[in-house]
Amino acid sequence: MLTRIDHIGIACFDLDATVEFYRATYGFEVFHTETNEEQGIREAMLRINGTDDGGASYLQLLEPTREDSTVAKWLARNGEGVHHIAFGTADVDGEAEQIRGKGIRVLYDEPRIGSMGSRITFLHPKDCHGVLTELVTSAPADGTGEGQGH
Ligand code: CMX
Ligand code: CO
Repeated sequence: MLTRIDHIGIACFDLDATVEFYRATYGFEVFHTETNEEQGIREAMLRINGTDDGGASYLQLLEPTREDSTVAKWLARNGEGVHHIAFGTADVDGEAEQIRGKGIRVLYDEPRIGSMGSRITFLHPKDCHGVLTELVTSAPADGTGEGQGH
């Protein structure tokens, strides 16, 4: 079951300037930053709220770290803006398998590591009415379930 919106991914040219925009305009503070070399991004997670299932919702601000990354390619074509949405689930493996069974392209054979030790996969935007869609299982803090680590 997909239980929440984990985050909205927003591509930007200048992470520091974009973080400052969200702070000055809305008062959102940076909860976490990291660089994910596999994905070719530097990111800032702005935590919006906690949720009933122990997870949270974030804005994920994304700046490319190399010219051949998917986000760099997307920015060159589209400019800044909403890049993807991410649904939270306790079982990213099971959800991905179910969705794959419906004929939708799941981009990874096995989920990969995303923000804050989460496990993530993506659905092809061309199979999702134009929306790049991510599935996320948060890293558990205590090994017992989803979302406790956030
Ligand atoms: N949203 C909607 N459509 C998109 C898209 C996006 N983010 N990215 C690409 N597309 C569309 C393009 O517009 C293009 O459409 P047309 O054929 O109609 O022109 C088509 O998909 C192919 O585009 P492309 O530029 O050739 O892009 P690629 O096929 O090389 O890559 C994708 C697309 C989805 C496979 C790639 O972006 C990907 O692997 N994404 C998953 C990983 C990722 O996004 N990582 C960064 C975020 C990490 C995180 O969230 O932690
Ligand atoms: Co994301």
